[in-house]
Amino acid sequence: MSAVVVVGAQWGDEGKGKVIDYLSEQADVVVRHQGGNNAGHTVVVNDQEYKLHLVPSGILYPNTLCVIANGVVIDPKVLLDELAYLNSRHVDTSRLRISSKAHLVMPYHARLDAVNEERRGEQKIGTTLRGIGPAYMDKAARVGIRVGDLLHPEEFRVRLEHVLEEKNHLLIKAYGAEPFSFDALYDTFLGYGEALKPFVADTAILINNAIDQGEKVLFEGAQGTMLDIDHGTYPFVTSSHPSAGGAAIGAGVGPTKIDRVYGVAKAYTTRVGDGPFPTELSDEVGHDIRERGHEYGTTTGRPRRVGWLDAVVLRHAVRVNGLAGLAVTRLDVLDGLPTLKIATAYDYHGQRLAEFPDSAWVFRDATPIYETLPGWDQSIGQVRKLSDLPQNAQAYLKRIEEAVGVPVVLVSVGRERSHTIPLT
Ligand code: 2SA
Ligand code: MG
Repeated sequence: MSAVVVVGAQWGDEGKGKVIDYLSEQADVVVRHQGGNNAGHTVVVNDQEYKLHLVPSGILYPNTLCVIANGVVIDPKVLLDELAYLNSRHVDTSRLRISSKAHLVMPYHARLDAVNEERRGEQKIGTTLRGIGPAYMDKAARVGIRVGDLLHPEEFRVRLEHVLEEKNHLLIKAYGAEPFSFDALYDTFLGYGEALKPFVADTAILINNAIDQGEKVLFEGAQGTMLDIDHGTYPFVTSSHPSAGGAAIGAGVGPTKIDRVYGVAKAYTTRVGDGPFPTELSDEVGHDIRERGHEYGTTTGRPRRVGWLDAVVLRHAVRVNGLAGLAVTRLDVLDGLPTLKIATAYDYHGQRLAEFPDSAWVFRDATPIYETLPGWDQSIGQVRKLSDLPQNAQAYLKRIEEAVGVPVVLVSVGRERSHTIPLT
């Protein structure tokens, strides 16, 4: 490994945090490059559970440099709280660096996220309400405020005055919502700037230097390919690029410097938020998997929608990310199910679709064509070698490899770091 990107191959919550934590052991630098505190990683080390939203999970290793790069949107209060939480648990956070170019999630973004969702009514996206979409909107509209602005009080004043006037106008006139006081925001955010100052750096230089010196750099994707604003199930997506190309832009690294991309997929599928999900299970089996897998969002606690593995979605992920292999997580959650299904194509009004359709409406109305495989009775949480897995579990993984077209490079069978079967 020299520069490796790890992305979610489904709708987020694939267990990237665990896979990244596992790979972080060999990494010199771990980088977050998109998304914000709409992400949530749960990492379990020696029975201790850590929930992280903004800080890369590499922080749990003593020597890893952790970077929040330019493509991330940062809610500074959430970040400072997370640092305090890590410090209270004796995790050293001095190895964190934050890009001065990263945009800030401001309190008006969260309020706008809420009023926008309300206005969408039936068409709501089911966002995490963290202000992520409105923050990226301001970035694209060129009225965003960046981390580096906080270190220049006069520049910050001008930018905040300009943008707040517009936001307050919108909040009052269009939504009848509460406006924000300039003075309170200005003072609070200057305070955040002071607190974050020691961490702020030109992170693109740090990352490029690390790669040039042969250090191992791991890019930690948040959310998943199907939530990518271009390649996901638009409009039911997030506002960033969780697919692999997002790492190049989001960290300031040329695509030629990235050696390899791995995808992470659950052994089944989950989705939080609204939008189409062909293999969704609304029956007892879905309920059972949700409870056994504790399928509730790390960030919002929302119950996740659960369904069978969708190989059509995974082939799409292989394509748009250039995946070299797949890490399959939560295989143990399927223990004891008599039969398992994998969607290998869709039926759309009698027509067989072999690949992910490029029309949102076709995807919405597609029904999966399934293959059924036998399950296994044993509990596999203690297994550490592929050959020790029940034959049917091995066959399930083999079928995934064939249907998706890339090798399975790692299997996770439990929450702990050690509950991992490396295959390469
Ligand atoms: P947003 O808030 O604008 O990014 O929401 C847009 C859509 O993206 C989905 N989304 C996510 N889906 C899965 N996991 C996410 N992160 C949290 C986690 C989720 C949670 O890692 O556990 O705790 O609820 C995540 N973030 C955004 C979201 O559901 C919308 O469909
Ligand atoms: Mg998550």
